[in-house]
Amino acid sequence: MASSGDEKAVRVIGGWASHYAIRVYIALNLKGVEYEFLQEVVGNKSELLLKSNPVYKKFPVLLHHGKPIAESMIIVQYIDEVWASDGPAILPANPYARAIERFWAQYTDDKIAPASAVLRGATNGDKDEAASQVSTALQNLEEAFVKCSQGKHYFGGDNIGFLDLVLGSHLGWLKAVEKIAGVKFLDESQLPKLTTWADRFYAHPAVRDVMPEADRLVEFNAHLIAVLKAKASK
Ligand SMILES: N[C@@H](CCC(=O)N[C@@H](CS)C(=O)NCC(=O)O)C(=O)O
Repeated sequence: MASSGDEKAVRVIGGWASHYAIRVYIALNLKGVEYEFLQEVVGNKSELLLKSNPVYKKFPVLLHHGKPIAESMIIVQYIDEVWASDGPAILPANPYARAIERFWAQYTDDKIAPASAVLRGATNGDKDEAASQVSTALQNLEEAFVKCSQGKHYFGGDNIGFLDLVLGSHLGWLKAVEKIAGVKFLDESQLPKLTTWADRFYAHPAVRDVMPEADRLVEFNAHLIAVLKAKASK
């Protein structure tokens, strides 16, 4: 186990279904850091969350010896820096390679998260446009995979890296959205590299216990939408 100090040293305010939080759990697992998981309740933000992330009031928030760090990509980079000598590096050492992974990671969150929210009915928008945005993004990421992985198993090379975490954390919801919206994104014939990568990512020991099943997410999505509707009608 990594030298994380006492057991309460690391806590994560998150949600089991949150793709933003999932990348944090995987990063901690990769580094072998034990953490306490604090589950947020849909529609009822905890005092601890509001106090820890007063600007955005969103999770995940990492509490390290009580000090809060917000925004999932910043948290993952923090974990990589603090536990630099525990497990493989998450970000590449080469500045250019780091910049490229950060570029595609931002692209992934910008293009996939809002469009899949439209497709699962959590936000309003044109569903055809959203589906085409996700497909284009995945096609671009298929090409990025070839360049970043250089023939190896992950975007990060031999090990799960930054872009693997960011894109990989969307996989559960992408599969759920396929079921909800009746679309197919992870198509082997269109995305041979990404679909192989996705299976490998899912099976990784740092991932498999924290990545929710698509069916569970479909159920959760119905609950989420009911809560959103109830709030809007108040
Ligand atoms: N950019 C943020 C996004 C975090 C985010 O949107 N979290 C969602 C849960 S998946 C949330 O807290 N939603 C509650 C809200 O929007 O009020 C990150 O990467 O951490």
